[in-house]
Amino acid sequence: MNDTFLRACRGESTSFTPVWMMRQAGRYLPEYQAIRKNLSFLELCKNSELCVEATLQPVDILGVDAAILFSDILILMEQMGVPLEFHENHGPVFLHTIRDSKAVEKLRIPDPATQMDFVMETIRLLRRELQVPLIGFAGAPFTCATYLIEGGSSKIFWATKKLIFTKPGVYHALMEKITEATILYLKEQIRAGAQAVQLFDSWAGVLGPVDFAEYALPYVTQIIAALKADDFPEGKEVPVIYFANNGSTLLELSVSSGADVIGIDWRINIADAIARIGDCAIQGNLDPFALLLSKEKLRARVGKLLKDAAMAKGHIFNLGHGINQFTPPKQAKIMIDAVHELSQK
Ligand code: 1CP
Repeated sequence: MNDTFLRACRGESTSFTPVWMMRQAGRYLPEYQAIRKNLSFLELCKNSELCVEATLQPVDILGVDAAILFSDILILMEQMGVPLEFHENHGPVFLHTIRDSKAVEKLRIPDPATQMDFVMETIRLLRRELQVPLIGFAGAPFTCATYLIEGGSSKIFWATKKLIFTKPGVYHALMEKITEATILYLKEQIRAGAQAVQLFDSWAGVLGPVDFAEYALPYVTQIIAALKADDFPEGKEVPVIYFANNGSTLLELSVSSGADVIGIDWRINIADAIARIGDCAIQGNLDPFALLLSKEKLRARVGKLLKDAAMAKGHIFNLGHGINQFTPPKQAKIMIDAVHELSQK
């Protein structure tokens, strides 16, 4: 068992720097496209055997040091009772928006053990196969809320900010419900066998620090505290990674969430981030588009990043956001091999 990833999350010494990639299972891999050819994305997310296959692909093909459950942050929102569609080349669409108290009241808190057993079954099956740790995940409440309020993706988050600033009571009621559902969901993932969990706050960076502290962070903190209050099924604490995309102005606040690992995007030098996060481990932060560099330049970048991260309490090498769907897989392999070679102690 290669447990280097978990050791780095806990700030323990490792013989090399572990590496995985956000969105490592997905469209840039022809093997993923072959699975997806025969069914829709949502059908795939509910088919445990195929989710296992998609999760294993980057582990087998690229040699990453952690697997991340194949699913999507929006599945939980769908199970809360809002019909979801994925339109080809357009992204997710929620058929109702959640913008008033009536809509919030209608949202259900799913029992993940029964209603989302397809996710738990994927986790159980994966744990029998994997030789690297398995990461479970959920969207952070603010990011989940934006999708429900906007009815899908957004560029300026008009409806979300309008709700925050004109009907804060409705906004907070929505956040409380998402938080409660997320706590149950992540606890169940851990019970099923997830060995670390990541909270994806993809849109946190659209909030300034004062609003982040009031409207997003308290719910992340609440989730982490609830996870830490439980006994852990395998006797070892399950590390929590918090990734706030575009969050370099939010680093100190992010640390106060209680996360074990702070994920950073590529917009900040990792050495500067390490100086600011104190006792946490760090995850990141190569620009996903730097994967297009020539082999020589890419290896040099990786070497520089590893050096810049030398003072970290623990470093998990990753991209600064998800791998782009048009990236040639062989470029990802160059990066992963370079991390392993150049970080050997
Ligand atoms: O095959 C397809 O057409 C679907 C493409 C796809 C895939 C492969 C989507 C649609 N989601 C996923 C998988 C996924 N999503 C994973 C799997 C595990 C892995 O990382 O390998 C994870 C962790 C996610 C998380 C996710 N979904 C996030 C957070 C991370 C991030 O990228 O910021 C977000 C925001 C989503 C929403 C989502 N899912 C898919 C789309 C197109 C979107 C919308 C993104 C947007 O609003 O711009």
